[in-house]
Amino acid sequence: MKLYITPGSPYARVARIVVLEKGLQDRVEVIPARTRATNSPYYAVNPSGRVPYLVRDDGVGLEESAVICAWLDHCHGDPVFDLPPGDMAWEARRLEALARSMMDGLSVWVREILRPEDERSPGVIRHEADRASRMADLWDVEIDHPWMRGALNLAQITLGCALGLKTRNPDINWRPGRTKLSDWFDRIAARPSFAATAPPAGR
Ligand SMILES: N[C@@H](CCC(=O)N[C@@H](CS)C(=O)NCC(=O)O)C(=O)O
Repeated sequence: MKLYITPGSPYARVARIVVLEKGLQDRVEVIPARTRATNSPYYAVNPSGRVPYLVRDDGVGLEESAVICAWLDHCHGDPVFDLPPGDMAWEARRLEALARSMMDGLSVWVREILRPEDERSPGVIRHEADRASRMADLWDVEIDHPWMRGALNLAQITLGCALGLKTRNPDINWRPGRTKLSDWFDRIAARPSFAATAPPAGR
């Protein structure tokens, strides 16, 4: 299989972490793609131009990190990232959606500061900074949920990759005053799969 990524994409990082956690390194070739560039050769592989994108062994391509992760989880060995049974499944979905919501907002902020300075929107940046602050407050409470403290799952991976976007944009300052979230992040960031996929620093 071929997994197209960019080193800075948090969505692609979630898929890369699942590759490592599932021990699929020998079956998945990770290929850097050129995104957001006119006439990139990558558009011939994936017309949407987005990453992550998984081309399966049968040649079929998959978009969306959640779909790709589910495929990777099921393509080899017992699945380990399926939803838990009973009511906890709704908690797992709720927390994964909350983590993705934070990732979506932080990604918009990172994208904005990667534009040339005279093309950045102060309004968008302010909006995303405010959203990130509210979400970090919420996560500093939710992080005590049993689903965030047990065996590794997609809510944890998604939140870890969202918070890790601080490396890309130093203005993302979710740590001060959020001790529990900081301690949680330090533990997950130390996992080999997280360390091996850390995004490049800076603007
Ligand atoms: N919902 C998608 C989001 C993917 C996404 O937004 N990827 C960004 C990189 S972080 C991208 O490929 N951007 C390139 C573009 O929009 O042309 C997922 O979960 O996979």
